Parts: sequence; C-alpha cells; structure tokens
Amino acid sequence: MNRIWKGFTVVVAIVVLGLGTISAFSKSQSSVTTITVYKSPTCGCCTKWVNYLREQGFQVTAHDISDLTPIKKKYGVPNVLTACHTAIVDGYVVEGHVPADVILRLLKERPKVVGITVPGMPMGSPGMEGAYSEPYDILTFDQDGKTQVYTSR
Ligand SMILES: [Cu+2]
Repeated sequence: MNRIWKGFTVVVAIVVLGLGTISAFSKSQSSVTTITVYKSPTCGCCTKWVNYLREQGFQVTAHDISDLTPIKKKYGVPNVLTACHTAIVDGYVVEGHVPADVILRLLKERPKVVGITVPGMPMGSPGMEGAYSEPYDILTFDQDGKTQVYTSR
C-alpha cells in the first residue's frame, strides 16, 4: 500500500512539474511582442529605435520604404502627428520614437484609439539619445485625429 502511494506521489509530482513547464513555456512564447516597422532605408534614428526594441525583447520586422507617406495615410496617422517611422503592433499604430514600456502598456490597456505617437523627434527619446534630453509627450490619437496625452517623459 505504502509503495503504491509513493509511486502515485511521484507520478503526480512529475505531472505537476510537466504542466508547470508547459504553461511557463507557452507564457513566455505569447509574451513576445511582434511589431512591424516601416522606415526609410537611410533613417539612422529609425534603425536605432528598431535596435532598441529588439534589446527590449520585441520581435521586429523592419521594412525599408523610400516614401512613407502612403503608409501613414493608410494607417490614419494625422499629418501633424507624424515622425520618422511608422509601426504596427497588434492592430495599433505606433508612430515615432515611442518607449517600449508605453507600447506594452497600450497593448495591456487596449484603449479605443488608432494608435500612439511621439510627434517630431524629441531629443532623449529612445533612438534619439544625444547630448541633451528634452521632455516630450506620448499621445494617443483616434480616427478623427483627436489626441490625448497618454503619458509624458
Ligand atoms: Cu527618428
């Protein structure tokens, strides 16, 4: 009897460990964020942003396009909110040098917006590191081009 119980306990332990490993594995698989970036082939700060995202664990597919205007039009980025590169992540548009943690927050909260943007190219934003840093806003924008400050840095 005692031996049977011991055997049973070992089997249960193995099953529990196995399930734990499987769930941990599937969790780590699904937590990889894939993002598609459209940028001009000569844009240095765009490449820096792509590399930054990769360092942050994002799986980045980068497309070099000489004219980004049709992309920004297609995805509904208002002219005044544009920056150097346009990215698509899980149905959202990410325009410009948006920090990785803000992208993850967007995907977690899933607000009813078209996307987020850091208009222009503020110094000190990811990929725009330099001699100085300036404060900047990360804005959400909707279909009508209405913006809201999502967070500031
Ligand atoms: Cu840039």
